[in-house]
Amino acid sequence: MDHSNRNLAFHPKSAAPATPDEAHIPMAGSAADPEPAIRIEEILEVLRRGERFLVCSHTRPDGDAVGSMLAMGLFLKQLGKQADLVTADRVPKIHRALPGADGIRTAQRVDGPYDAVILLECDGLERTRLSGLEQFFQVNIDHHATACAYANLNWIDRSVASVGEMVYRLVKAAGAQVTPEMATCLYTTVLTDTGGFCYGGTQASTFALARELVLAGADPLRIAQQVYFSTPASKLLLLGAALGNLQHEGRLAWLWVTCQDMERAGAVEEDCEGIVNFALCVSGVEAAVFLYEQPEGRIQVSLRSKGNVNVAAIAERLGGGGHVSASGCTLEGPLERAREEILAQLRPSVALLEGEADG
Ligand SMILES: [Mn+2]
Repeated sequence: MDHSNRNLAFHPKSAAPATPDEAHIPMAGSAADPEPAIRIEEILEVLRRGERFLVCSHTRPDGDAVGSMLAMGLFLKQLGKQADLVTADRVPKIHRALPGADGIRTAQRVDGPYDAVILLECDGLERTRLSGLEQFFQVNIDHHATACAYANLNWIDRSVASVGEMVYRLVKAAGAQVTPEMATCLYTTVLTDTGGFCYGGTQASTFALARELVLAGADPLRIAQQVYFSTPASKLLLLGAALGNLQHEGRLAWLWVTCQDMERAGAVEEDCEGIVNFALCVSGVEAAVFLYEQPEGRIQVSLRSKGNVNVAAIAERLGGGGHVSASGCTLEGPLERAREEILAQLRPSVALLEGEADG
C-alpha cells in the first residue's frame, strides 16, 4: 500500500458543536468562540476514520509533552485504534514512571503507514526532529504563544495551561472514559506546565481540571513526589555549578553551565531542566536566562519571565519559540558570544520596564 502523500481529506459531518458535557470545565474563549468545538469535532472525525496513528511531540520532551502523548495514546487505544508514540529524545527520568512511558519509542525517522500523525506541542514539523512526517496527514494540537497553523488540521488554544488540557477536552467530547492512568498523565501535564500552579495561565479552569483529574484517579501527592522530590543527585550538583555562575543586573539575571560543569556533576542534558527558574527567583528580577553548552559547541538557551517581558518574541527572533513567560532557542557558540547575544536582545525589553517604574 502506498501511503506516501496520502491526504485523507477529512471533513466533519457538520459544524455542530461538540457534546455540551465537555463544557463543564469553563474554558477561556470557549463561550464566545465556536472554533474550538469545531476543531475538536474535526479531530475526532480523523481519529474515528483512521486505524493507525503516530503520536509525537517536541525534542527534549517535558511533562506536558510526555503526559499528553501518553494520554492521547491511551485514548486512541480506548477507541480501538493503534497508536505509536515516538520522540527524538528520551523521556526524562522523572516522567519515566508515568503509565505507559516505557512504550514511547525514541527514533530519528518514522515510517508508516499511518492514517494521521498527531503533533502535540509543536509549532512546526521540525520541532519534533523526526524525519518522515511530511508524508502523513498532520493534526497539530498546540497552546504555545508561537503556535501556528502549519498542519492539515490545526487546533490552537493559547488560553489553556497545558496541551494535556486539550487532550482531556477531546476525550470528554468523544464520550470516552478518563481512566486513572490517563488522569495521572494529564494531571502531570497541568502540574508541570504551570510550575506547580505558579505560572501565568493558571486560572480557575486549571484548578477545575485538576479536580476532575483527581476525581478520575490521579494521585496528587504521588505525582508531586515524582515531579519535585525525585531529583537525581547529578542535577543538584549541576545546579550548584549554575548558581555559582549566577549574574544579576537590574531586572535581568542569568546563569550557565559549561561542558566541564556537566562532566564534573556527572550530569546529562535533562538535568538542565528547570535551572533557569532559580535565576527568576531573585527578588526584583523580571527576566532570566539559562545557557547550557552542548557537547558539540552549540548553546541551548532557556528564557523565563515573570510575565512583563515577552520572552516568546525574543526566542522567536532567534529561531526558537515558546510561551510569553517561558521559551527557548539554540544559539551558536562559544558560550560568551551566545550570552552577549541573548542579553543584548533582552536588555531593551527590560529597560522599558525600568522606564515605566521610574516614570
Ligand atoms: Mn505545554
